[in-house]
Amino acid sequence: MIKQAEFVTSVVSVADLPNDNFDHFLLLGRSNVGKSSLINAVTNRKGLARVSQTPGKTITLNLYLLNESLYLVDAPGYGYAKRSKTQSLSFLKMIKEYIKYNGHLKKIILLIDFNVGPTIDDLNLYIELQKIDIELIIVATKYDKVKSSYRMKQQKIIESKFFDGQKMYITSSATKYGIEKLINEVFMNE
Ligand SMILES: Nc1nc2c(ncn2[C@@H]2O[C@H](COP(=O)(O)OP(=O)(O)OP(=O)(O)O)[C@@H](O)[C@H]2O)c(=O)[nH]1
Ligand SMILES: [Mg+2]
Repeated sequence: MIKQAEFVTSVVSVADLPNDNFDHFLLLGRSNVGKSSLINAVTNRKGLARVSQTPGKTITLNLYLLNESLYLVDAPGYGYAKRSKTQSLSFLKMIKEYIKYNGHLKKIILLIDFNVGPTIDDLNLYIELQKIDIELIIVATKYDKVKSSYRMKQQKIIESKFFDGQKMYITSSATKYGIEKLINEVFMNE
């Protein structure tokens, strides 16, 4: 269980990260996939991370300290059409640097929309992330949006897009489906 959660800081470069030894868990995914909502669901705090109907809400790396032992890191999403190319590239550069130079990065959590399935961008990033030596976990969001009669089929289709043995968790921040399991197996399993 997450007993305690607090927003600590927003950074745009590795140099500004807090000078402590807590592990970092980075959330990546398309804009609007539900990264910020997942932070609120995991911490059981509705307004902790800013959520919006309009994509592009998160524009910095936002660090949330959980149980005074680990950081959940919210990042800007990709694939937001209205964002300028220059800004998209600068976000990408910021995230790449964070991955490369943050020695405390423990796991990367790639979010995909259960209703939409992995997009080309999601799969390209998935392949790119295979090259680095950090555990990669898939979290499928918005499970509530798929009709219950279609969920099994959709799960099979999604699983078939990733490598065999890929760890995947299915969640809904709206109904809290799968959230407790995610906490226990991914964040608290140390
Ligand atoms: N039905 C449903 N809607 C969700 C769920 N999770 C997120 N949403 C909605 O999806 C929209 C985007 O959610 P955010 O959490 O802001 O998405 P994000 O990935 O942080 O987006 P960026 O900050 O733009 O990268 C909001 O309208 C949320 O309410 C879910 O599990 N179920
Ligand atoms: Mg966000």
